Amino acid sequence: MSAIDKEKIVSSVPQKGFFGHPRGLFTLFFTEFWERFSYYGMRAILVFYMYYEVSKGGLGLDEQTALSIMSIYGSLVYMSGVIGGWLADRVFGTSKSVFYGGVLIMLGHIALALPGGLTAFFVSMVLIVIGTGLLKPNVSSMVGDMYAEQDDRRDAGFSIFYMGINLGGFLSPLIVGSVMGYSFHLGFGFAAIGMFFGLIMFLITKKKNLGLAGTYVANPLSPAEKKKVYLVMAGAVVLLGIILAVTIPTGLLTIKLFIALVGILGFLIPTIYFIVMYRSPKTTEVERSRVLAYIPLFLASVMFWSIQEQGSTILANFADKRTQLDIAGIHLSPAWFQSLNPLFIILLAPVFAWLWVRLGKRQPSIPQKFSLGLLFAGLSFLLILIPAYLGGTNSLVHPIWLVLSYLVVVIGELCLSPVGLSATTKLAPAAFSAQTMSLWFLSNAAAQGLNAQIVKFYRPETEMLYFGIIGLSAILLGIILFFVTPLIQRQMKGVR
Ligand code: C3H
Repeated sequence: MSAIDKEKIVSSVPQKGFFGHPRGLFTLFFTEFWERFSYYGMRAILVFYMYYEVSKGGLGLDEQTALSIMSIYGSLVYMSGVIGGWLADRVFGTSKSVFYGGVLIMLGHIALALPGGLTAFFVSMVLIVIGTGLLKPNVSSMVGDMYAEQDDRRDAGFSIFYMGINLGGFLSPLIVGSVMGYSFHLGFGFAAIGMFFGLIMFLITKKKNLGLAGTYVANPLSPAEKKKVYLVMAGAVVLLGIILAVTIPTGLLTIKLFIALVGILGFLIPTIYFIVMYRSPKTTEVERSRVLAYIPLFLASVMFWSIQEQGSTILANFADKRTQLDIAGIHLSPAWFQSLNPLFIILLAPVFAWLWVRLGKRQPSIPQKFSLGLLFAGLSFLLILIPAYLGGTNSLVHPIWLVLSYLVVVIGELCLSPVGLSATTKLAPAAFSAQTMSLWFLSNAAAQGLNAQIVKFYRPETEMLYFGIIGLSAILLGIILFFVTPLIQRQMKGVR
């Protein structure tokens, strides 16, 4: 996209109308609110749906497998952003990708809402993985599209957008979690309705609010490329179909192997991405240097999300199995704990926004904020090992420990996540704008791919060691990142 195109797009978006931000932020805020409402509502009960006995409405899988599938599912959802970002940059543009993605997601939740057992679960997984890959990175990069390059409101815009994500993530576990005791399928039905509302909202308001944002294709395929690409794609789908048709019935492809393969892909795909972006003739010298600067930030982000995402697997299990759920005459649903992280985000995001503005030029640089993110993530795991240290792993612990752990990781999240989204749009080479956003989400995919392996080490006997090793690793990485900050900053070529 040339500079003039960028200017044309920005001027086509009404620049005021939503808390002093471009009016399109309203549309993107609520689209993402509903998408996250559906996704996190579904995830808040999915782990229980998988390991609860069939007599209790679950699928009756064993707990370790359920935890690994949760991580692998999360990893695939973020990994498919590669396809979504590519399709947006080269075929559809971001706006159409968001819409198509939303439709697939809704169908995925509908599949889960029907009592179809394991088959429906796998069908829904495929639909939601592809749908989220189309929607999630593209709705985020549309946020960046609405601001001029030097517009100071960009970071704040991403913080507001992040609030939308977390408002959805806060409300849905409460609603969906409350009906899970009655019927899991009803809970999944609420998720489908949420995505339906998001689609309607997007369709009704996009023309008026988003102008040209999302309507262009950043780096369209030439007719010759189109032919080649479609042929390769069709070949790949057929090949994949044949491989699955042979390996599943013969027992060659086990869940264990599949989980390992996704874990490997989680690191392989970003590596290829970095190489392609770095070597592309469409990437300028300055952009190349910024791609290099992005690598350590990416690695830090993997470590951070590895801990944060365990909030919905290991800590969800901790809420279910290790926590007193009857407090002051009230019975707590374990799914409700999933709302704590977003609740703290909503409460603390304005404090952080204020803090960064207040600190002005004295605020930590992007890599320093990332290192703070790691520090707090590590501390949140050290904190949750304390109850086992004090009382062993055979008794139930007071919910306050979980509350505190979720609070501390959120402080880290606010240092790293909205900053990461915004930094991605600043460091992205122009020809790879939506794809660089997919790269950001790949850090989460790699983290959850890694988690699918490490969650296997979590058992009551290993609890302290488990939280201790992971927590300390994050803190150590945070310290290293802090010391290499000047080096990274130099490579960023003026991006702050
Ligand atoms: O979803 C995103 O884009 C980024 N993630 C977030 O904003 C998280 N704060 C969501 S919290 C969580 C993953 C879901 C809550 O329903 C729970 C973590 C324990």
